[in-house]
Amino acid sequence: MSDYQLYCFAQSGNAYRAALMLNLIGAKWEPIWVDFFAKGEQRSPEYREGVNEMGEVPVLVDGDRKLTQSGVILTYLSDKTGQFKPKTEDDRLEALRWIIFDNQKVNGFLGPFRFLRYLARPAGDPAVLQFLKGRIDNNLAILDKRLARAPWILGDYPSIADISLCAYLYYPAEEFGFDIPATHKNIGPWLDRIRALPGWKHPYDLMPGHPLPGR
Ligand SMILES: N[C@@H](CCC(=O)N[C@@H](CS)C(=O)NCC(=O)O)C(=O)O
Repeated sequence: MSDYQLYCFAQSGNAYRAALMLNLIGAKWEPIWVDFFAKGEQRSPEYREGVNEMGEVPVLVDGDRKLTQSGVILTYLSDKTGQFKPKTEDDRLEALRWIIFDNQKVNGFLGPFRFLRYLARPAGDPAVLQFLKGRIDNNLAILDKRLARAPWILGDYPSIADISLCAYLYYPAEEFGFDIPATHKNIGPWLDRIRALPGWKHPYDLMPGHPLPGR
């Protein structure tokens, strides 16, 4: 019997943040697969009414509690377990700062870019992809520079900020058309450090729905 259920699907880096956190804290959890691609299940009236009014994954179920937004889910799980929790008030605010920057500008652009380039049928407009790529390059450079000064976002220990920021960064380079770890000298080793944490799994091994039919 699992303690948590997570609405998710394998291709979602947003959901990966929550799935990875659950695995890293050693939680008993099970995925509830959302058929995003064939049915657009997350946009159905039933999903919006019964699961998440925002029409998104991830959604974490903990008994009677349902939480959405990966940043909220990460905060909740770290508060509840003490794991990957920022150690001081300054660190808590610093983690929140990076989680918001990540949601809006790092994986917030990478997710739509990969979706339009690799998953959408038909693929996105090249001008839109070009715009997004410019933003991605800029924001990954900011992350890379930050990681030059310490092994983790908060310095010498891993936290929910690291788990948030790696959301899309383990997906294969072919899906983006560029190799993020290979071209960012601090991001590559940081991803290796996260990969070495006990319980780490690749998104395609952690959440259901990979491979997509016909790919
Ligand atoms: N900021 C949200 C983003 C969630 C999000 O955008 N999820 C995508 C899947 S990767 C989604 O469900 N999109 C709904 C849709 O496009 O209809 C989070 O971090 O949880």
